[in-house]
Amino acid sequence: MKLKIAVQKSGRLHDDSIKLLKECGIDISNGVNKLKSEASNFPLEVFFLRDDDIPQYVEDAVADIGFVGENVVYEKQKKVDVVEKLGFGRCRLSIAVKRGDVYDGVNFLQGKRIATSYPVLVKDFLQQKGIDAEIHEISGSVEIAPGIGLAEAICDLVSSGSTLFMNGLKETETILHSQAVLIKNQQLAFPQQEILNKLLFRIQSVKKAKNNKYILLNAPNDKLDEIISLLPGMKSPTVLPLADKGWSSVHSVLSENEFWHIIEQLKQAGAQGILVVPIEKMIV
Ligand code: PRT
Ligand code: ZN
Repeated sequence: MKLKIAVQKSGRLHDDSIKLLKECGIDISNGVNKLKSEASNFPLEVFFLRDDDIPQYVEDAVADIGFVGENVVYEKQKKVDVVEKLGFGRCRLSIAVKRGDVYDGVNFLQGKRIATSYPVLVKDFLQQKGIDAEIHEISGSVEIAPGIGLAEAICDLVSSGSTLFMNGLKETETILHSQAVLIKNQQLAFPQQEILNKLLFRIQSVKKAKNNKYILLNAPNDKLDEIISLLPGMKSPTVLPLADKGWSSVHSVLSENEFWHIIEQLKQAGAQGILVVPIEKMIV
């Protein structure tokens, strides 16, 4: 019995999807022109598809699960469950107008034409804001629409903002923050659900490890209590005596969010020789 997963065949999500599976200890032979592949060491069959088709394949149970952007999941409105955020493929779906335009809020869009590949999400947004505008659905190169007189505004994905900038546009509203997610079929059978649980456990361990750092430092014994009180750790920090009497080595785990703040406090409290090491997997 195998779990069937759909991943993007080529494009922005492909490499990170395969990398995540690899970090989960799953090896996939990845032929460029292949439609299908099997993991050699996990009950997983991989289908390589266009990202836009993945929600439909998962709804139809051609694939049990898929890795795809939230933007695609919410635009396609297929009957699938979003199970886990994957932390890559981050972008935002934003409205943009010509840089020279005076944009004084969403009312600017009243009666205007908006070019987009995301008509469903844009319609929802306009409805929520009580704006009546015309949506022009186009499938690519949305950013050129204002320049050629097709629309006064666009709604497209943005990551660095350089595409908007190069086309003389400015971002004015963000309607969705997106990242890649794991979706699943809503009627997943038991054996597949069990394999999915194993995969999820691995994905969560990889994600936790990425969000945390292992830290080792030397502390004078008379400052140990203060230094330990600054460290959260998984249970409590490990403290080992150093050969140099009066000093100890302290080991702990810090999350990325609080990292710099705590490092500063540790230095002030007298910690020395602070080493920070990436964690490969974190099982808690
Ligand atoms: O062939 P297939 O249909 O599978 O691929 P695709 O061409 O439709 O999609 P692809 O590979 O471009 O993107 C796949 C997914 O990556 C998207 O659905 C998003 O979830 C995610 N993603 C993250 C992005 C971006 N960042 C992104 N910047 N998708 C597209 N872009 C484009 C955007 O449309 C615009 O043209 O990049 C340009 C803007 O980038 P910046 O950096 O200039 O702002
Ligand atoms: Zn696509």
